[in-house]
Amino acid sequence: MKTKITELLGIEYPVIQGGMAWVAEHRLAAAVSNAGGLGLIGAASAPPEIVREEIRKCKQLTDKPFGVNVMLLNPNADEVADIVIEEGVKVVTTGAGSPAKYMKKWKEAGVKVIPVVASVAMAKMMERAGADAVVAEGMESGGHIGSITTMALLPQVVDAVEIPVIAAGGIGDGRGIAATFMLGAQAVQMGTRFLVAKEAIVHENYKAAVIKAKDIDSAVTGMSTGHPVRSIKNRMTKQYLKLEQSGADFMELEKLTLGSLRNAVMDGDVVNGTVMAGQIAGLVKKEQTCAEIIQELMAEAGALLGRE
Ligand code: TUI
Repeated sequence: MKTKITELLGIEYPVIQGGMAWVAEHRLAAAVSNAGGLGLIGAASAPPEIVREEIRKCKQLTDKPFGVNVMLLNPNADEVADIVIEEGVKVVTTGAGSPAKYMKKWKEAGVKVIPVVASVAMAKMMERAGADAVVAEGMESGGHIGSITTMALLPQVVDAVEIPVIAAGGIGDGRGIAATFMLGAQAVQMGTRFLVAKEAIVHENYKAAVIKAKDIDSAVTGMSTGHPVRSIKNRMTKQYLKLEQSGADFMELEKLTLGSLRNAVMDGDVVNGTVMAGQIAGLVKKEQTCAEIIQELMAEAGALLGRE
């Protein structure tokens, strides 16, 4: 399925895998790229040299384009920004802030830059700064989110910028893809569906929690800290929200979530850990390979859109 984004990135299908912290490592990224989408390595808060190793390992597993997501709250983001250039990464997406200060050097190095935005103002700013495309991410997403839904955000961003727009948040199957294309998207980015991919090195408890989750089983913590995060409701989110309502200070709240995503993804602590997932988790029913996921998505979306 050809779109402005498949042409821009040299990929077969308009499907990008989210750059999920702890989850999006080289095996998942390579599997998505080998299946014709764009795989991403999520640099998250990993030490820069680990990111370099991940990029090198990914290159050994695929000849296809793949990208790196640079999480801008990471204190090491400056170093990661240089590593993607040194390693010849073709595509960078960014999250949780503005990548404006890296734009010039990334563009000069020929890197395609695709910031994730959660507002029209940010999308316009990124276009002016030289972004090749933007991901418009609605608050249905898992992890760190903005405040507006995909349904409302996407068409407003599409109208506000000339560059292609990728939709994210609340997309779990081919119907979601078709719907976002109706709103003007040129591709989608999906995280939750790929959380349970066979190639995702995610603890079985985490995958089971996503598969078991229903529509209303996620909660948003951290509204009061300015860093709202969506995850599946558990003992941690209950405690967090209770503390937040009682006016607890930032440090007290931080203590609850320190290392908690790692504990959920790696050790399977789905009770006290942070099980980040989007609202679409209720639609995700089984573990499949990335190739199966992408083939199924494209068959469903293609039939609805009347194109291959
Ligand atoms: O970045 C994400 N999702 C993430 S990052 C992450 S790691 C983390 N863990 C705990 C707390 C905080 C982060 C987990 N999930 N998605 C992309 C995204 N970017 N969503 C929203 C935004 C965003 C928000 C504000 C982008 C730009 C922005 O601009 C504010 C500014 O700096 O002007």
